[in-house]
Amino acid sequence: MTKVKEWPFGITPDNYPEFMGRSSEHTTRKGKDMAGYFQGTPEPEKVIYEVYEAETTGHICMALTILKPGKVGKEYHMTKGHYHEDQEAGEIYVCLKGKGIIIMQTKDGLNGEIELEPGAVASIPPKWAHRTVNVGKKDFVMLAIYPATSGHDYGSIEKSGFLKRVIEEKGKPRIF
Ligand code: M6P
Ligand code: ZN
Repeated sequence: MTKVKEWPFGITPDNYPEFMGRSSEHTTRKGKDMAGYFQGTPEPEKVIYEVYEAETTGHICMALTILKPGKVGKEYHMTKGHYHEDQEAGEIYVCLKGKGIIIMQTKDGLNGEIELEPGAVASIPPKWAHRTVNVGKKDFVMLAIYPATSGHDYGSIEKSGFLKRVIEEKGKPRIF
């Protein structure tokens, strides 16, 4: 990742666009970028989520994810999800806006989930793959904090997916 000039700052649910403006990497994932991830087929040009990343503070990266509300069929919008290339690297998520669920799993078949609402913080241990799902009706905005050396390993999720999916049933999220 390209280094940006470090600067002291605070991030709140209101001022996060400032971080978007100063980040060094911006990724937009549209339906066409997520072929095979959902059970259904997303509309190719529909934006599912955006990620703004920066190595902000000596060897620590921050990423702001804005997950748009919506579903593909019954399945809520979600991130691709990944393991870390560095198997010792964990991650912290802080929810700024909206309603989400992180689903997690290990290669040994353990799985778990954490619900996120504004102010909630989640700890993702090393070796646990993580994916975020927007189960609300508005943008889900969260900040991720992780070692700059973590790396993203998408391979096994791309191939085999997650053990669990999050769908809407009778107007509510169901994990199955
Ligand atoms: C969080 C962090 C980032 C990640 C982003 C989107 O902000 O975990 O490292 O890139 O979510 O998730 P993914 O890379 O799985 O699409
Ligand atoms: Zn991660």
